[in-house]
Amino acid sequence: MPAPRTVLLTGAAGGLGTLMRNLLPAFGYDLRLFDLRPIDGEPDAVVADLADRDAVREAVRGVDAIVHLAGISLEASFEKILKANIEGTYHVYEAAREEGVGRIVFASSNHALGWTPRPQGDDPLIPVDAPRRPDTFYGLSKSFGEDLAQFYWDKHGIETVSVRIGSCFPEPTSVRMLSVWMSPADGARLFHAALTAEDVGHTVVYGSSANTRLWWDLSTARALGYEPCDDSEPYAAKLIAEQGELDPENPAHARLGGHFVTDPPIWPY
Ligand code: NAI
Ligand code: 15L
Repeated sequence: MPAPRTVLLTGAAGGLGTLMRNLLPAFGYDLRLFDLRPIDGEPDAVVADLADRDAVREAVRGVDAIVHLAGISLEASFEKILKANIEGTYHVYEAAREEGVGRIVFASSNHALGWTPRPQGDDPLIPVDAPRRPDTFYGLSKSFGEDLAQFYWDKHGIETVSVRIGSCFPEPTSVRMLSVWMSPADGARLFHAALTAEDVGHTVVYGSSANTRLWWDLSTARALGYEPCDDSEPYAAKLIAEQGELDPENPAHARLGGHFVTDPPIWPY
């Protein structure tokens, strides 16, 4: 596959989309932006709903690859998740098939396995082939997205890297995040690796920095050429002083998904 140059970035108005639209061009990409919401200073961005199949198909036309971030990024009612994350992601894959786009980077989430107990003590890192155990309807939609990616590879030859993102924010803001944080710069490195690695078929990777307190195995991400440069450890002393160490007796501290495991499942959206 020739290295992609023109990349559709869905969810470009969101938190991660904003970080990536600032960081990815340095790797040589021309980004086409897509979101429900307009983006200040980006008059060429496509403002459309993933529910609009024609708009999605038109947005996909002529791009070399897609970074699919758009969707509901927290828990919500099943009906909302169904429309934005499940049907919306299906529309992206159908558009890719119809328009001959061969590579998608899918923003999966740690919440596809959020119910999995987090490693404690000398427990091994969580492997990429650990059974999926979603913690929310949101996590279920990410699990569906990974299956959709596998299906479109097996049946239609569209390659995907499903990135089970931990927490990609400018800084870690909780003790849990010390384990799952992905710095924005490492996020851009990982998306670049996912866009350019050869012969990925459908590859699932965890998305985080090289954190001292890492919970999962980054080997499939490294096999794509990803070399994380950051570690959350410099933030540890302050966060632990403020919040205390994770308490294994607290359900929100005992599983990968943190507060997604215990919060009321329907947040206002
Ligand atoms: P966000 O909520 O800030 O951004 C999502 C964007 O998608 C928003 O700009 C929203 O307008 C857009 N969107 C929602 N529904 C849409 C629809 N029907 N049609 C078109 N656009 C729509 O979320 P964030 O943090 O930027 O996350 C981006 C993606 O990465 C999401 O898929 C999220 O599930 C995933 N992810 C993010 C993590 C993180 O740490 N930021 C962690 C794990 C996964
Ligand atoms: C996610 O999947 C969410 O989209 C993001 O907002 C964070 O909550 C992240 O997971 C996390 O687990 O910290």
